[in-house]
Amino acid sequence: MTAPSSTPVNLSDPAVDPFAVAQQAAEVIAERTGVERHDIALVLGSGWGQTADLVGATRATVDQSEVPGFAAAAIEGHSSVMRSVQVGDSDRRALVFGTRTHFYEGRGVRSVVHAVRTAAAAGCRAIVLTNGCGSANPEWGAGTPVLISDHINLTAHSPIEGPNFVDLTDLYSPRLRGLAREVDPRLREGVYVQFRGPHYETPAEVQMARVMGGDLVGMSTALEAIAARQSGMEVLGVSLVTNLAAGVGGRPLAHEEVLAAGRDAAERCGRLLAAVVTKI
Ligand code: 8IG
Repeated sequence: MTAPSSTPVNLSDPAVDPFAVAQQAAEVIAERTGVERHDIALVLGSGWGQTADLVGATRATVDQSEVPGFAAAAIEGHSSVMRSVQVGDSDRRALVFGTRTHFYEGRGVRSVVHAVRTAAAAGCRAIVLTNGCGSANPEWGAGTPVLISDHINLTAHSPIEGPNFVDLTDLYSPRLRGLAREVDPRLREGVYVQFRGPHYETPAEVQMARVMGGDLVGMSTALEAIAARQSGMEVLGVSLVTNLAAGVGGRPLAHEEVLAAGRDAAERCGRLLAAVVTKI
């Protein structure tokens, strides 16, 4: 049966239980993809769009606008489709989100982490969160993939509601990072700092991030990682540096160089993700 487009759910309504909506979303995904459970989830950030094809064959696509709790993509050119991808030639399935809701969109934290909670409800035990970001470290230029070892959440928000004091030690799974480094031993590890955005940082804010112990600056991932931990999933975070953060390079970035670095890195990033997903 083809259900009509779901009635929009207002996740921000305090009377709405976001986990119940995630459960409904998972049921729609199971129905549309024909598989009862997915095993691993991937969220593809800027620069990571093409990588899903290297993970395996897409067996089904589901328009996010037809899944409870999801809104259409806010950013022009971002795909608002989720895919069910066969992992290599195994019988495991990856649930791949081609876009994410950012905190700066103002739809509330529940919307930001809805894909993560849906993935957990769909059966995923691990999630790979990818992003494009700025680098506060001058030695990590555009095109460098970096494993997230930890984060600093500067949004002043949490996806967790009520007195649930979730432990975030080892939030970014040492086991999964180890698997990624087996695939690519040159991989660097760094601390990701989530700013609210949508403006980029001032040079002073980038310096602050460095002094705090940060290496990468961006506008996503930390809130999603916290929600993933709350739901009991193992988390792997991988950033692709697409630019040196404000004030780090000493000269304005040539947009062409950034694009070229991104293209060069796409291949390496795709192979990395595909190999890691196979090992998880
Ligand atoms: I792509 O330099 C990308 N996303 N906050 N700063 C922040 N987010 C980003 C940046 C950056 N580059």
